[in-house]
Amino acid sequence: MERTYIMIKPDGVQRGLVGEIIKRFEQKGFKLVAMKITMPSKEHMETHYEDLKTKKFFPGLIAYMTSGPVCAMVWEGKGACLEGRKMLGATMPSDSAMGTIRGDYCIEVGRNICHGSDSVESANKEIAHWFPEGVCEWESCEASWIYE
Ligand code: 3AN
Repeated sequence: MERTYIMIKPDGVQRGLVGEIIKRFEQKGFKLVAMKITMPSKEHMETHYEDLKTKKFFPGLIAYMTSGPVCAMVWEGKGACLEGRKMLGATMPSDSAMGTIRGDYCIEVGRNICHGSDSVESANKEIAHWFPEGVCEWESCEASWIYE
């Protein structure tokens, strides 16, 4: 089953949106297989965003992302990466539809609440980076009511 890395950024944690975001993923039918609150180091965050290191906003992004705890999670389910991105909304909150997390809860791209893996390949890399200890393997008692 596909897995995605979802991270609630420091603004989302400070604003008390952790429960709301978890609720949306649970209600959609995805399964939580790993979660922790952590204060990432600058180096750890720079590695996470290494594809963006040439961008002008990179230093500001790293400063924001290391300004407080993040909630790191792994969610599992059919099409988890693409569906997770749809649930988050577009990178620019102004382009995000109402009903998405960014569309409903934020205004600025530099404070856009959450991160989600953009592909299965990125998810595998990000999950290994944030959860080197592995994830919790468990059977969902509801699976037969979610998948045909
Ligand atoms: P996404 O998070 O939607 O995958 P990316 O990977 O292009 O988008 O950007 C990663 C993060 O960098 C965004 N979530 C946002 O916090 C920040 N970011 C992206 N574009 C900008 C920008 N033009 N100005 C400031 N921050 C940006």
